[in-house]
Amino acid sequence: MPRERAFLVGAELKLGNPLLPVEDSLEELARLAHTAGLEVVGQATQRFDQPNNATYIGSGKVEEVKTLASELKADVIIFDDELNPRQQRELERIFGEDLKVLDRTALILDIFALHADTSEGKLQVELAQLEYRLPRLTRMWTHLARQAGGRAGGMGGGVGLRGPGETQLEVDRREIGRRISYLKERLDAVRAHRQRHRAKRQQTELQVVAIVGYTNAGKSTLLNCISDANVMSADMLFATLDPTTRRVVMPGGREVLFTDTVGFIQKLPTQIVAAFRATLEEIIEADLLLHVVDTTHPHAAAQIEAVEDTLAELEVDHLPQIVALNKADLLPAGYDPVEELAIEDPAVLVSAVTGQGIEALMVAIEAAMIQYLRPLHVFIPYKRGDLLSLIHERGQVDAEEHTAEGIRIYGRLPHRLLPWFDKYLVSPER
Ligand SMILES: Nc1nc2c(ncn2[C@@H]2O[C@H](COP(=O)(O)OP(=O)(O)OP(=O)(O)O)[C@@H](O)[C@H]2O)c(=O)[nH]1
Ligand SMILES: [Mg+2]
Repeated sequence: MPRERAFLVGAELKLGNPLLPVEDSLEELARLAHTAGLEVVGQATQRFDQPNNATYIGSGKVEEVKTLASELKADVIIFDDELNPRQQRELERIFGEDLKVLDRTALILDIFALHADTSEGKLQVELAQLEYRLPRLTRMWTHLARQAGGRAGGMGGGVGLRGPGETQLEVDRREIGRRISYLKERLDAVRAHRQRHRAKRQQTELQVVAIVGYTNAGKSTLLNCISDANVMSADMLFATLDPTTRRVVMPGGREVLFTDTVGFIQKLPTQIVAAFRATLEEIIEADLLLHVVDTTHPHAAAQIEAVEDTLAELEVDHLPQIVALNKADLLPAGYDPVEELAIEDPAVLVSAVTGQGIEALMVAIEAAMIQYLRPLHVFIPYKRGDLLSLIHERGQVDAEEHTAEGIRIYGRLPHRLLPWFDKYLVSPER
């Protein structure tokens, strides 16, 4: 099948303060399009005070784009910002039957559909796609479905239409509604199963580090480098959709779980990140965030900001953070990313490919984990040797005092272990 040809459209708000200038945002959109298997044949931008209610860009610009796209034999027009259902419908009407209209969100969902490989991942993508499409349902979907020969499921609809089977899109909204309820039920079942797994994992009481960062920063490569994870890493956007967790022995001997997560990107609606609940739960329940940055990227600073914004929206920005300034092997000598990027959190320069700095990163993570342990003052009878070893293995003993009945300990522990010691807490006045 020849690659579909895409024409990109970006807009610049005069008053807005975007993370990236419009040209750079379009360059990123082109990478997304490329990842989705499209060939980019042209682009246009417009500067305005406010998006047009009906067509997002102004009507003159719409005509200009239509002419250009037809000259360049484009099959798809992709808008760099999310179109609301009304704009989507109106643009489809103007561009006619032979030009698909997509926006950044639909494109990202399409890539997700290509890359999801666990059953939960697939269910999540299909649900997110249907919920996104439901209010935007127009003749476009049915039209293309007919073109695809009414094939059930599969990838026949081309970019933006992959994932859910076309036949499901031919049917009316009510039936899509039914499919959505069904998917939600299936997801609930899969999630209940995962919850049981997680509960089991929590019995091991290991601390968890969630690896977060912009897409393509090197998160999966880093996890592979510090463990035997064998996670797919690739030079494409959104290679990872499902969390992978590995146990890693830290330099001080402490065992910690590291979990790889879906990458972030600017202009990614938070609902979409939220749809990837498996990944999110890993982030929310983490003890520490390892923020991986591609320091060689020309817009590393904007990427860091986009990640910080997403973490804030997900309400996990209170978690302690360590920054891994990755791809150090490609940096020119003398470039200091800590200064250039104005990094405030503790940061280590690393290369997940050559292994440079990884040992120092592990030491920094372990030190941070100890720093964030909760202080504890307990008196433990000798017969509770199990609790004594738990403190030594998982926590930190700052001082201990042996008496005839047991040991008084001033130390620190991960918060999830505290309940075990409730009975032996020494009250402040004692
Ligand atoms: N030179 C160099 N390349 C790296 C380094 N770390 C990662 N890469 C490359 O960067 C690309 C992206 O790496 P991934 O590990 O897939 O990135 P990711 O953050 O998991 O990306 P998503 O899962 O798509 O969000 C791959 O081509 C890696 O080989 C590094 O330290 N140095
Ligand atoms: Mg990855």
